[in-house]
Amino acid sequence: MPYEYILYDAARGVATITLNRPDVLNAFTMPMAVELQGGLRAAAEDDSVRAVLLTGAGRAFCAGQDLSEAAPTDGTPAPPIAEIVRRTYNPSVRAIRAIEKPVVCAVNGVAAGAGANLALACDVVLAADTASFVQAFSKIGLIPDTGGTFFLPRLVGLARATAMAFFGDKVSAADAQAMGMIYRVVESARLLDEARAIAARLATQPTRGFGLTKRAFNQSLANDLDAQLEVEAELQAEAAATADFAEGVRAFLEKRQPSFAGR
Ligand code: T3D
Repeated sequence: MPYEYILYDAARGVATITLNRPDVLNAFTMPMAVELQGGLRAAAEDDSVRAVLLTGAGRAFCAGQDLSEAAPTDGTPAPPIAEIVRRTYNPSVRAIRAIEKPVVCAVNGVAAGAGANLALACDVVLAADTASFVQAFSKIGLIPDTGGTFFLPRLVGLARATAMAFFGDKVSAADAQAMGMIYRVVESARLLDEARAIAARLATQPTRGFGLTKRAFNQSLANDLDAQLEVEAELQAEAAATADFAEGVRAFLEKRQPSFAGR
């Protein structure tokens, strides 16, 4: 599928999706979101893809909603914000959480509004030491969306999430790592190489097992302990039925490195 607002490249087990509207810091329009969702679908359906890498072109990761698309104009009806959220952001977050392959996010610069929360929905988030995260919504009178009210308090606690949402201040990548909001900060010049190496490494691992792990974590966000223990029993049975489990145990007993096929 030809893309206009993202770049999509699948090679050696990794699908790389690059948000590509650098002149406006990769701000989201609905067409870009539709393409992002298409890219994630392509990665999900391609069995040769075993990890996804999401990043942004140019100096920013993503500045959130393109405000020229959603701007209220005096005297005209309010823009259909609920529809924008339902069609732009909600399916994008759902697609990231639903794809049963690891999604690595390389936050290459500022991540603001929906851009910040899109990153937080990913599985492994790396950020350049020059990157920052801004819950910019309050600056324009909105509330955090794109899963922000779900992921942010779970990642950093309610007190910090509330302060970030109310103040809308820039949080540095170093502070984001220190408070557990992201996995790791990387020197800017090395970010893409490091993210590619991590995605490539994940692409050689037990993909089905990762998918089931992700499903279990997704469910844990809403379950109590008893329900979650049952989820683990059921999904462990699925993991144990994979060829990768058999290969992992065989390799251990034969004292060699496993060769996982992702099945
Ligand atoms: O539909 C709905 O509204 C509901 C959904 C909401 C979801 C959201 O994401 S709401 C939050 C929207 N995002 C923002 O409010 C962030 C706006 N941008 C900024 O605050 C700043 O640009 C940044 C902090 C991200 C970066 O600042 P800085 O100084 O590094 O860059 P800049 O000079 O402000 O921006 C560079 C260019 O990108 C500039 O264009 P120009 O002057 O070079 O022609 C700027 O207008 C453009 N740009 C940046 N962000 C957006 C944008 N254009 C459209 N929409 C943007 N969000």
